[in-house]
Amino acid sequence: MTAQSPKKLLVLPGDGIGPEVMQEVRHIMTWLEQKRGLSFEVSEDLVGGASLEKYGVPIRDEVIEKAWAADAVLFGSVGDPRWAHVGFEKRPELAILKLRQELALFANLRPAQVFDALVDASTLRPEVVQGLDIMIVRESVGGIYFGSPRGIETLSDGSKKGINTEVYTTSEIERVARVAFDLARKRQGRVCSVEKCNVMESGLLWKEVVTELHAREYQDVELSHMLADNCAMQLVRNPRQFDVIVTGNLFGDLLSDLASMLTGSLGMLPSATLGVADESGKFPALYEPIHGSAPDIAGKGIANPLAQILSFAMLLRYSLNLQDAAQEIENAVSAVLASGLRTADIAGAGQKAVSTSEMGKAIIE
Ligand code: GGG
Repeated sequence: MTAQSPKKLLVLPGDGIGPEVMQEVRHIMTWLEQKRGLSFEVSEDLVGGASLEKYGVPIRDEVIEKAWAADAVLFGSVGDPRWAHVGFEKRPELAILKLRQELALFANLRPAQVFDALVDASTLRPEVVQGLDIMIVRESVGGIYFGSPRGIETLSDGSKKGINTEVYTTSEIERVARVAFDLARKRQGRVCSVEKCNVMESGLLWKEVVTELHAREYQDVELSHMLADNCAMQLVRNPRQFDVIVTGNLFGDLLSDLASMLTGSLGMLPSATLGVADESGKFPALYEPIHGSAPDIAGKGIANPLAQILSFAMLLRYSLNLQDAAQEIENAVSAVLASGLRTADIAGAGQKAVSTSEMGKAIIE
């Protein structure tokens, strides 16, 4: 890429710590332009609580259109306690759900890797997590998040009923499983498909579809199946047994938060959410840390910016095919952690914690 062909990025910092950690990525973008001759055309907009406050909606149609037009979207975090008690259509979180659904971003890739320098920060023993490298592929536009019927109904006695429905079709399961199998071929060659087929019809179909796809097209990949509750237990007991985990929307969200603590902190895990490629091979994609807006620490300048920075590295790698720049950022993160720098979430007892901006500056240096 040259300065003559700027890459169009839509940047959506969102709420809480979102803008603080995004600021560090903006510094890295500037550095890449000045030092590596890359060129980004950045458009920034409001989503979540910030958008509700100004426009009365968690996300505007105009922002969705901008997302379609961009080469990639870099998303921060949404969630704002001021809107915690309003109806679902007025929740800040709807911004990310709408973006995923409107852009058909069906495959949410959540890598959980342990940096050598952070092995001691894991909630598990070093000998259990050393070298850990798991890819969780979370289906992200279906399942219980979007199935109908849904809603809150008032019953004849005045009490209420809350409804969500888990729905998966063959094609939804097949396309996300395909992503998992393709990724496994480039990794250790193992996929573990996770559902709860012992109690859920959708889980039964999930297992059947993944098994059939494997038999038809991916016999070179080792496939195993696991119930979601067992998977949670196995991630704590022996996480290195996993290579790629493929699972539905809700289980994927829960299991990746669990996996983040194997790496030291929720503040460490980036993600990429990829959509369907057009004839030219271009696909819509959104990159975001798996953490939310963390309102309890927002504005204090202490949030860990590494998940956001590593999400940007994923954007460079997957959407812009800038492998060197992505690698350079990931190497910088390793080096800074190896030098002993820690934000509060990954600092051990008695270790001095640095601020969000100090961590960002160190990555650039
Ligand atoms: N950066 C991720 C984020 O903002 N998450 C907020 C959230 O509630 N997301 C819904 C989900 O991914 O399940």
